[in-house]
Amino acid sequence: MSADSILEQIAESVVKAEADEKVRELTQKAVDEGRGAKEIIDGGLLLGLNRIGEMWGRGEAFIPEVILSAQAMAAGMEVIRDLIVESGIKPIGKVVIGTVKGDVHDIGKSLVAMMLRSSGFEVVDLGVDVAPEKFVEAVKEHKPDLLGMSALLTTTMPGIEDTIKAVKQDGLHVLTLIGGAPVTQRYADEVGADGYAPDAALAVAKAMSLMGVKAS
Ligand code: B1M
Repeated sequence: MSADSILEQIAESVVKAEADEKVRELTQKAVDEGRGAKEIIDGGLLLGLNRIGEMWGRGEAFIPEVILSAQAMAAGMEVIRDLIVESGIKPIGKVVIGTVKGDVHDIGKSLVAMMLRSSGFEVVDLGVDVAPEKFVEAVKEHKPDLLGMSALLTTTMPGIEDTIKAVKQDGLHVLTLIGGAPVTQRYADEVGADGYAPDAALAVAKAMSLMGVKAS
């Protein structure tokens, strides 16, 4: 089997969200064939995740499938974690993310977190119902490049503005990325967020552009 076909197999395995074991096995095979971490990620794992993301965008795949694909990709990433350290590829950046105070909607935020992780970001997920002071504490503790906030209710959206104010009041410098069903670019502009994304795939693209990284 040629090396290129193994990368294609990895991509397809991620798209089909085959058992994590299968993705691990194929990724290990690519490593054994001498392929580098970046090549395996770009030509196999990330390619597969991008494909399912595009299918989702076209309505040809559903959220549970995207989640399973992201998990399959994460299994492959585990295999090459050591390679990444050896080859000196640094995480693109660190993100602290959470759903704002009073809001327990978890699915969209977790999908964004998972896609960011799969795309090479280090992610600290604070969960749901996160008060502004908890976000501030986490920024102090983890020193992220990006602070991600999700809100699904019109009544909890002000939690985004409160958090941005609290972060600024503390003199902390962190880029902010926001999203969630009722959130819009206009709202992001009003509250002074650095970025807004309407879905998880675009959240990754926005996070990358905020970090000055070109999406592959
Ligand atoms: Co609730 N709920 N819910 N709910 N719920 C909505 C949001 C609602 C639109 C339903 C409706 O009335 N049609 C409505 C909000 C109305 C409004 O304010 N505009 C609503 C309501 C009213 C409520 C309650 C108040 C109901 C009640 O108790 N009377 C209550 C509130 C609880 C609370 O939070 N305090 C409530 C509770 C719940 C459940 C617990 C039952 C459950 C959540 C379970 C869970 O998350 N573990 C739930 C659910 C499932 C929904 C719906 C049906 C689905 C939400 C979802 O997961 N979507 C939702 C109706 C709907 O959206 N169709 C609804 C799938 C998910 C992948 O999409 O979360 O939009 P989404 O995330 C997207 C983007 O928004 C974006 O990317 C994601 C992936 O593409 N995105 C980001 C999200 N975060 C981002 C962050 C980013 C960037 C992009 O950067 C950091």
